[in-house]
Amino acid sequence: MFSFPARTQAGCRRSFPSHLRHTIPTHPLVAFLVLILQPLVAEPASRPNIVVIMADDMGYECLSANGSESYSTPNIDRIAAGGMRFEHAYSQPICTPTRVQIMTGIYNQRNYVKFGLLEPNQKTFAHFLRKAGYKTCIAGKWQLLGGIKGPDHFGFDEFCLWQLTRRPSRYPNPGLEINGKEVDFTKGEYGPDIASDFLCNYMEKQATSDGPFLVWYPMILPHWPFEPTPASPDYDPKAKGVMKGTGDPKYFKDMVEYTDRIVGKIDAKLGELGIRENTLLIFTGDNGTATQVTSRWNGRSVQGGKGNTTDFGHHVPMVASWPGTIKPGQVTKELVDFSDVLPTLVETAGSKLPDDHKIDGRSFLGLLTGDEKYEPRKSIYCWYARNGGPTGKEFARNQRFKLYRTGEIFDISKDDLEKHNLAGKPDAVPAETLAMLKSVLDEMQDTRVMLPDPSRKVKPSGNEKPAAKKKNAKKKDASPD
Ligand SMILES: [Ca+2]
Repeated sequence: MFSFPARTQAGCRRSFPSHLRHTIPTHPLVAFLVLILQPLVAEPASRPNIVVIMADDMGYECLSANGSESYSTPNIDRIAAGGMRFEHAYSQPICTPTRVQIMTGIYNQRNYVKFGLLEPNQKTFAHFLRKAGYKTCIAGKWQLLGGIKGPDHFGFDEFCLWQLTRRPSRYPNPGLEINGKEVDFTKGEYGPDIASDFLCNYMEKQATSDGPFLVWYPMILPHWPFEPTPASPDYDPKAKGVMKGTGDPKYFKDMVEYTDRIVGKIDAKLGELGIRENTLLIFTGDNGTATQVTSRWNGRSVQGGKGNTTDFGHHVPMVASWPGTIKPGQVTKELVDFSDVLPTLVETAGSKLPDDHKIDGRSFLGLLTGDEKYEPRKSIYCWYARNGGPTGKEFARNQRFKLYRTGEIFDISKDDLEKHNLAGKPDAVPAETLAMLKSVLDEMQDTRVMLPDPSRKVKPSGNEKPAAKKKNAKKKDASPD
């Protein structure tokens, strides 16, 4: 475990508009004038608030708008109908690789170290939006190390998180970290209720103050342990929370539907505050559904594929709503991957990345707003290794075909479980498509960067023998979160 040093002059940082921070004058009179003129240089009201909600382990097949026959998600469906629903949005196959990619806009082979860690030198969308004058908040699940200072280090002003400094119950009677303090709940509270209420209170506070806000809500739901929700008949307010095992998924339906209820609560709160039309709301999922779960979807039974590179591992729901800006009733077949979220948020905020900050993603704001100049992606790329290391599973794909580094190629439109390798069958794959996907892989060849792991103890130089591996080390590292 490592932690970050406390930030200095936090109060000063909050007192100045972010775009003036690097130009705060030293002469007392000039500094005074800057302070009194501050309202005149406030951020334009047209810059929207941004709320990004990401469910945990809720694959594409879980949304009724996407064809789910097992779950009912009326709130997310309604939000989708009021804006844009994506049929081809792709995450990474599991939690931390996705979090690193969505928060940094960079493909995993360039900055992924290991499971449960966001490398401390990385810049997140919260950094860039904070710099652009946004207030920033995170609630939900952390799992990125960094200690109690981690959220601030990665750009968040306020937080209400599970698994920041410890790993207690996440559902009934949870243990959370809230704005710098560990808080243990004991009166039957439900973790996802606390996190979402925190966000609603935060949005209410910000709605009456100057400047737009960013809310990043990597939800706790509907990840295992599969436990009753407060809407389940057998919710036990005295339960301590399940800590071991993956559990029977019999409550997964309740958990998905509670996820939908919470998304509806956030959406309703924005409406109640009168800021819905000035808020871009995105809902998505971090990876496929847990493998213990089988769902009915578009007339067939499908097993969750979390951790796999098939569609059931990384094809996720995504909807975006911004009334008055995104036309309602749109369903897009354009490709989006999670490296695209950061540049989209930065452009939405009216800001730009520094020229020397290279990312892999590209903004899809133009897709959302119907900009004629928007150029759709022809492909997306994935480098995936759950536990890091020098090599990962790699592929490039478009909506239909997926080409792996191994040369295997599949027609996902007919074969989403990837059972029929089409390599060497020239009639099965258009030559142009094969060449395009191959060029993406060629471009990414040997681009792995092995960043040091800051959580490893630094050993003194010399001829010491490496520490013997603990017997249960591998098992411990294989946390299914
Ligand atoms: Ca997950």
